[in-house]
Amino acid sequence: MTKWWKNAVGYQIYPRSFMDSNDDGIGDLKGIQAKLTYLKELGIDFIWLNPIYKSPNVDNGYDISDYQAINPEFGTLEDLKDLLAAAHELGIRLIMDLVVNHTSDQHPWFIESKKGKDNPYRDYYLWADATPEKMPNNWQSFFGGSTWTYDPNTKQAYFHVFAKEQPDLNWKNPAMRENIYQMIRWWLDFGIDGFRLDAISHIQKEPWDFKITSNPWAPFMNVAGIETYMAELREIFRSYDIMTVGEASGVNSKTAPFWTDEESGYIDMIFELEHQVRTGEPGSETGDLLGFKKVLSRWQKDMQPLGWNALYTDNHDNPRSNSTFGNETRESATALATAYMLLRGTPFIYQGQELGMTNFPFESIEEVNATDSLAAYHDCLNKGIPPEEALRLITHWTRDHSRTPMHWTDFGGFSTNLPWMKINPNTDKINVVLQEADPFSPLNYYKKLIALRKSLPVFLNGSYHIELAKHPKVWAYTRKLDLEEAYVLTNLSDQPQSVTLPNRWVNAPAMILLANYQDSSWKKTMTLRPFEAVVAKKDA
Ligand code: TEU
Ligand code: CA
Repeated sequence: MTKWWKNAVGYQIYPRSFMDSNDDGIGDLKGIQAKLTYLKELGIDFIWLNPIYKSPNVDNGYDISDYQAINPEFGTLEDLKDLLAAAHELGIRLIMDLVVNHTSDQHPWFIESKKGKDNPYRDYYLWADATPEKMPNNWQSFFGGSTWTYDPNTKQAYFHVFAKEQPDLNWKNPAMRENIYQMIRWWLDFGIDGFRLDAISHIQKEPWDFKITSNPWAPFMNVAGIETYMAELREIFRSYDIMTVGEASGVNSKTAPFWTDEESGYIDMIFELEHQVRTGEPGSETGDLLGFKKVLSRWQKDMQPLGWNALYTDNHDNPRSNSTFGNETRESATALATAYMLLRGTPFIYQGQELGMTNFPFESIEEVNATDSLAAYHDCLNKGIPPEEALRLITHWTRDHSRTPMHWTDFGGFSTNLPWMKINPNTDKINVVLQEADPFSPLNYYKKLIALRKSLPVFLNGSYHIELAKHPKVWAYTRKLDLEEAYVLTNLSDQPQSVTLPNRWVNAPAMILLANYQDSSWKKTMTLRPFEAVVAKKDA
């Protein structure tokens, strides 16, 4: 039997920026509940919620101080129960972020751990002898600076791959693991439908004397020995009817099928992180479309038939794809959607992507929120870069672009109060109200695309073949299942592109199923208009 999540479309909600129900400028659980019918109409089958747990918010909820409590800004456990029930009522499932590589430094385990070398929680984290001048090694954290922070009380340093307020848990400690496993079971018994496993490939580390050669992240990226922990997690996951998707950088397209094999894999699917290929100088990079196509094609090929992909273009860690890969038009928004949503795997849509939301025009450092961007800004200033230039450099590709509030109406409609982050001024042109009324809007195109994807088995189980592989601007592919064949043709550039369609696409009559221009044709040779997308099927 096909697992439910294979034919499902997911929607990622960044709760802080989705919908505010109590006018404090911060999105919340009741706000999400109020918008469930919007998601239902879009055709969504499950929601992934970014962290809503109790947190000091150094990394917007990815620094958890209590795994089993809700951050009061978002509501209560009761609110979550209500949301879950209301979602299930509509046939929408809900998965939560599972952040177990690290906790907050305010988590009771870490507060204990810090107290002394003989504290029972000492080994819940990673400590090593150090001096204020000399850390145990020279490894660098993802958010900049050393992976170590010195603690004068015990003359040791603790390890963190992200911010210093996010100490890494020690997965070698069985008592720690048991506590984490109990917490996971508690949530699954609560009734949620699965997890997105945050930064899961970092839970195992190399010995502290490991020497970095080229890849600075090698000491904590999919390091051997992680299999033991993943297998323990699999045991838990397999005893529930849930879905799991791992953010697993460093697990490459060759090993990912093993991680996601339906019979023996650790998790159901993987978010690869390779396709966000950039081109250009820092401060003015754009997305590299050829790189995007190449990476995703390789994953499609390597993951069939055993593995399963999680498909996405946007998320809370990247700028808006309609700005980095597109030209901020409805055509680019819909062409990108067509290109990735008909691939083999489970597609995710990040809030606002279905409207073609764009990057935010940052004008001041006050508007910047992301921890890593702020650290990078101060780094620039320390290097003597003038503030204006520093702002340009760090906001060009900041995660904050995707974290501005959702555009419900022409003035935002997210909150009646000042929102925690500024609303993009183009909400007057890009918003739900306008797009619901416009049959040719990205929103209405997404609805058709989702319905199409679910209507034909070829999009679920069909194999993937790339066509016109060398074309630098056009991504074309075939999905094939027995006698059924579907063709996806997208011009991912803002210039017209001439193409000669492969013979197999034109030998038999074809029928156009969906297009983002109103008068698309299907001929052996044709010129695709800027960001034109056409989906067709063999008419047999
Ligand atoms: O991001 C993790 C993340 O980006 C790294 O694990 C990634 O593997 C690395 O940069 C390699 O390129 C997640 C969340 O999505 C992010 O919002 C959090 O800030 C982070 O984890 C910490 O929890
Ligand atoms: Ca609120």
